[in-house]
Formats: sequence, structure tokens, C-alpha cells
Amino acid sequence: MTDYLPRPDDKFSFGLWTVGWEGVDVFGPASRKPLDPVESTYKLAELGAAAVTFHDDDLVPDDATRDKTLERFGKALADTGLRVEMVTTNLFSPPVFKEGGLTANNREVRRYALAKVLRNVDLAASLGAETFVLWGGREGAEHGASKDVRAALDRMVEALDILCQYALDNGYPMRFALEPKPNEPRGDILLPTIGHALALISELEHPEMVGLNPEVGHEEMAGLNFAQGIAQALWHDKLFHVDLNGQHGPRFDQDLRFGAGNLRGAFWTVDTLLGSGTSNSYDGYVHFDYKPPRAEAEDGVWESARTCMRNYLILREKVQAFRADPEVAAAMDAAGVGELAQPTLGSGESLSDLRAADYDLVALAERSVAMEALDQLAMEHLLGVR
Ligand SMILES: [Mn+2]
Repeated sequence: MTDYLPRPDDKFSFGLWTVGWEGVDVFGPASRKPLDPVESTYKLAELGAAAVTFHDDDLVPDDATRDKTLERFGKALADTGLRVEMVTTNLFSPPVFKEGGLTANNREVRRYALAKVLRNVDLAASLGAETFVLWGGREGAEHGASKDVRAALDRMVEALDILCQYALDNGYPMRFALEPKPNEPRGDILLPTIGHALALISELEHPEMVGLNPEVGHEEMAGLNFAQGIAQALWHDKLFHVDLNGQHGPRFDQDLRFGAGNLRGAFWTVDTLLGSGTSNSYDGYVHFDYKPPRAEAEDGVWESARTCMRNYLILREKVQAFRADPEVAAAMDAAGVGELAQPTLGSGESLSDLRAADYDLVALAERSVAMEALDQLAMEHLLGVR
């Protein structure tokens, strides 16, 4: 048992837009006053975060105040020791992007979107950010024939190739991370899941510079298992960044604080980030992308930020206890978990040997798999009775 208080080496990070969300939704206007992003930086440091992230428009929405804001923000970073670990671009709020940004049908819009991203890549580099996220909330459609998906993917590849080359030409030590989402705000968004985004990366000129920033709620909106999705991203060496939050299954994007919603999913998410008992773990920032519920006042904003980190630390302790439990090790043996690491074909064995072997299908069909017993141990660790 610890105090569950975050420390800098926990590498917790928050988007300034998360605590800064004023509660504007489809059915009503803001329910909270705007927060000054520089003041939020101080407050997040006080709560124990190690870094902040932002969209250009969260911090520097207009040129008239840009220099002054960046000066104040720079002082906040220096005063608190917080880093800017990731930066992203708002290609979804300005009405000019109503039909898409990098994949809008309109070429002028695409050129402006690319210019907006390039300007923000320079800002990200100047602040030492090494990850640049691209979430294409408006890259999609509501109507079948209105969007040529193949051409849109060509334009997405074109934009990513330009961005990678720009980073290389300028010596920026920067990687790009695609954030999949199935829908919202568009009816159907391009690159809707981890799998779609992974497939696109193999078509790029610099695939080594592009990976993923998967978000819990986005995958769960598509009914998918987030832990299994990020396990595959880790397997491809493509988990460049992660967005943690909470979601209750396939419905609107809830952006709950981490641990709320699908709690068992959160347990396996932390387990996967820690490597699922292997050395293939995630070593980047633990980034929260959530929204303090619209019903909350400012006290609830900071309480939800505090408890994103607290819930992660509690779950980390539960996961570590699960992995260290000798009964769990025995249950894993009984379930044959380790056997899956053995290649199916023996070394030097021929396919004729494989085909000619005797298989006792009755015994194999009747064998115990002991998976309920293993899962119950995880459940009991999560419920706090072990
Ligand atoms: Mn996100």
C-alpha cells in the first residue's frame, strides 16, 4: 500500500484542453468559465503531473496574444519543471475544417490545414516536444459518394510524408502519432481503429517515424478491446503515445476520468502498458485525455484530474500484485499460457512429420483450459480481496 501520490518518474501528462473543457456540448453552451492554460499548468504541476500537452488553439488561439502567452507559458514550465512532451493541432473546431482538414475535398482547405500543422510542428520543436499527434476528427463523411476514400488516404499519406520530411530537414527529433477514432464528430471517420491506422503506416515513405496514439474510449466506442489493441501496437513497436480515459461501451464519446467506465478494461490496460509480465512494455508518458463532466464546477475539474492519476497508481499496484502472486503463476501454468511462446513447428521438423503425427482429438477436446480460475484471480486482485 502506498499513498498513491504521483511522482515525476510516473510520467503523468495532461492535455491543457482536458481540464480546460468548458462543458460545451451538442445540447448546451459552456457550464464553466474558461481556465487560463498557463494557470492550469501550475495547477497540474501541483497535483503531480510531469508534463502537459496542447493543441495550438488551446494555448495560442490568436496571433495578437501569441508571444505574450508563450512567454508566460515558458515561465510556468521553468517554474514548475513540467515538460511539453506532446503537441497536436486543432484541425476540427474552426468552421473552415467542417468537411475535413488534411483530407478535405477542397484543396485550399487542405493547403491551409498543412500550413497550420507545419507552424505548430515548429512550436512543438521549440518547446522540446518529441511526439506530435494527429487526430483527424473531421476527416471523414456522413454520405457515401461525397468522399473518395482512396483519394483521401492518398492525401493523408501525402501529408504525413511531407511532415516527416519536414522534421528530418529541420533536424527535429520528432515522431508522429496517429489517433484513431470510429466516429464523432463525423458520422464515419477515416482510420477508425488501431488496425486501420497501423495498416496505413506501412504505405509511408518514413514508416519508422509514424506510430499510434490510441485512446481507450475511441476503441471501446467501436466495441473493441483496448488492451488487446495496444498489445498489438506494442508488438509492432508503434505505441508511440497513449490517451487514457474511461468509457461505458459503444455510445457517445464519454471521455470519463481514467478508471471510470470499464474498470476491468482499465486493469488490463495498465497490465499491458507494464508489459503483461514481459519486457515489452510502454515507456512513454502516461497521458490523460478525458473531460471533467459538464455537471461539475471547478472543484470537480481538479478532483477528476487528481483521480485519473490516483486510479492509475492504484491499478498499477493491483496489476503488480497480480503478476507477483505465486497462485497466479501456477494458474498461468495450468492454463498453458507459456506454451504459446513455443513455435508450432519443431526445429528441423518437416511438414510431413506434422501431418503424419497422431493427434488424440478426444483428449484434446476434453482437456482443461483452466482460464476461469486464472481470470477469477485477476478479479479478486481488482476487487481487493487478495
Ligand atoms: Mn485523444
